[in-house]
Amino acid sequence: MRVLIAGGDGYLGWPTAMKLSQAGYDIAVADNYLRRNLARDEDVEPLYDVPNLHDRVKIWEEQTQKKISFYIGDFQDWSFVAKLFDEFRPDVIIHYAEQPSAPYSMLNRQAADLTIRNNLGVTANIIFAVKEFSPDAHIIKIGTMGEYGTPEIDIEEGWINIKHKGREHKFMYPRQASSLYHTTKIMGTDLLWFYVRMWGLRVTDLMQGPVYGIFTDESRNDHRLLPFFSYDELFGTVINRFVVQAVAGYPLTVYGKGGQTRGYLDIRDTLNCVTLSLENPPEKGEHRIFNQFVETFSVNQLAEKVKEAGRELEIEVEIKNIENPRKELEEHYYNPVHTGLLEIGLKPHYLTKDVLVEMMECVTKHKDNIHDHKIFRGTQWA
Ligand code: USQ
Repeated sequence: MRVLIAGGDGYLGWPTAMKLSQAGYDIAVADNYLRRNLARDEDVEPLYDVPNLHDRVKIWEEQTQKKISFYIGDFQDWSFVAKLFDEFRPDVIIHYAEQPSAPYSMLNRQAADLTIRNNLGVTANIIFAVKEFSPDAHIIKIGTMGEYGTPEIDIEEGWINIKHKGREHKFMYPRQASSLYHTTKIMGTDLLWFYVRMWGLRVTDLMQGPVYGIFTDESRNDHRLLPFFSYDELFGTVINRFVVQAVAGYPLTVYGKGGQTRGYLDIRDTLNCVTLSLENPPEKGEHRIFNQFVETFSVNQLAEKVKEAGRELEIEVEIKNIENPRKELEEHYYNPVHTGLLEIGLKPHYLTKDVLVEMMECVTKHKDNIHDHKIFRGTQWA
């Protein structure tokens, strides 16, 4: 089976490529290095350097004798996409090729414009290419739990039956995001759903929570194969940030009251969820939605967990509630359903002390690369 990973250079894309290559799939990765370039432009490079795709695929081949093809180019460019699809004819497309940061999308007009154009343009071109070159292919798109926002009622797994004036209809669960990035993910879901209805696409849309972690099975023994690890305010997710802050002796940056609750997952579970989705495809004409997370935590709970893990390594961790640069609810109801992936076989990893300690040990090796000015810059969302 031929699997194309759009955004195959990213934090999740490259580890996914290695995992599926190891499992015997024929893999192509495609990327325009957007993440690398934005990080360089904003002076927020990740904790350690990672080789470019030319080198990554060479190292992978040395280690495993398995080949990963790669294409450097922009999915907004139709001629690039058409050539790639015509040559590779994917059976599955895993779509990570988006500007992934909520804070970046709220930085300024240019960042907002880039996020809208990139995220919608890329999704549209992938849909058009599937129609033209691989009409039976399965599109697996990484969406986000943030599409739903934080409503006062339970969050269902993608769909909800609504009774109104004695009649009933199944709709997509209402979506209302609290960043522009998350709003583009809603629009991406809408585009897919439209073309599922028009053209009978086969789609899995994964509503993923914030991911944490460094190691996956394929990178554990060769650090040159590790994914990016961002700890900065723009591209770092909260657990990864807190681990780096703890190691650096920087008080953990709990935004506002710290009651913001989200569904989190280990990077290894992201790979497992994507693999399970691939191995259990939906029908043609089906828009299948899974809520992709394992456990829910408030920011305060995360900070306490990191503090406790710090004790294991004799690191004194300070927690500091600072003024929230984001516009979000700091105390709210949160009860999302997440049974779909468990039903198709997900065996979750949990956020244990050992997991945090292992991350801290790895980060400690790169302690000299941590720069305080990257940790917090206070981008105001309102
Ligand atoms: N937070 C802090 N302190 C920090 C960083 C974050 O209190 O130093 C809080 C945020 O205010 C937020 C929560 O932690 O309430 C999560 O923030 P995050 O930066 O880890 O996650 P978010 O911005 O929502 O975005 C991340 C990924 C994005 C993915 C999303 C899933 O960057 O690609 O779609 O997680 S979700 O949050 O479920 O929408």
